[in-house]
Amino acid sequence: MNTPPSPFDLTGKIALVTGSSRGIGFTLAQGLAKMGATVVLNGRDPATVATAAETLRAEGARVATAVFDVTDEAAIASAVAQIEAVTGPIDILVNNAGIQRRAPLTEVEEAVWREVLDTNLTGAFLVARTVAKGMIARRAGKIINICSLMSEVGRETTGPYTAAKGGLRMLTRAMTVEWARHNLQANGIGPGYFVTDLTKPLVANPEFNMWVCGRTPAGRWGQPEELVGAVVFLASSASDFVNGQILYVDGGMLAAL
Ligand code: NAP
Ligand code: GCO
Repeated sequence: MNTPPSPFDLTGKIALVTGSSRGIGFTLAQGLAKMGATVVLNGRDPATVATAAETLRAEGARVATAVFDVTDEAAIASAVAQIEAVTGPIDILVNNAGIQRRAPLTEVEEAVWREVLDTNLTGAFLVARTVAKGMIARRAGKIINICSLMSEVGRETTGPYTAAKGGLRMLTRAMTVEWARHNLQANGIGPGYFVTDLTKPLVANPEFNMWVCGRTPAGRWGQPEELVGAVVFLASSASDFVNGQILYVDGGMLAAL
């Protein structure tokens, strides 16, 4: 029997991954590239983005770069226009850029609240609204919002982040109800606790490290590479009838009291 084409093949697709100069975003971009996509790396720091691009190119990946701040509406419009003019139409958007600022709610300054919400929620909206216009015109697109355990539950000192990630879960559904009719699939990935710069202080804290390992049924932290399967699935034709879903990759944490 002839081998049918893989539904997970991303050859010829162009994927913009925000916040992909390091951490989870870099690894997601690396995984999408390995499945054939041309990846567009993003971050605010040109040097870090350039280094990340060199690393992936050395692995044989097709890579473009777009340095912009996801909170800057004008920069987003300019960057997306440049990407689509030079590299081609964006088929896959991974809204990954995000920050964490930990403090008790009563001690959170308004500026910090706004910084977290602007980056983690409004940024995803601004980039998706810009990219979706072309996807709607082409009647095809994949939007993947990187949510969190905090899209479902809270943890002390993560108030702004939890509010933003909860909002991102519902923004994913708002995208679904308006854009699915245009053959856009909007979904989310909810990582558990993964070892990156964002969680470095937590990993270094023996008590927190013990708590994560005890609270996670798998008994350990996740590694960013363990998110690649989920992003490839949601970026590919294998998920063409999946919409508005958040796929949690958390070692079972949300399944357990
Ligand atoms: P990270 O290691 O700190 O990486 C964050 C990335 O986002 C960097 O590339 C950073 O580059 C970029 N970024 C930050 N602010 C930006 C902005 N305004 N515009 C454009 N790029 C920006 O964090 P991570 O752990 O990989 O987290 C990535 C995503 O996963 C976030 O949405 C986070 O909430 C989510 N997440 C992480 C975990 C975890 O355990 N690590 C779990 C659940 C969800 P520059 O700073 O150079 O711009
Ligand atoms: C924290 C962490 C979490 C993780 C992740 C969990 O302070 O508890 O930063 O928020 O980053 O979002 O899914």
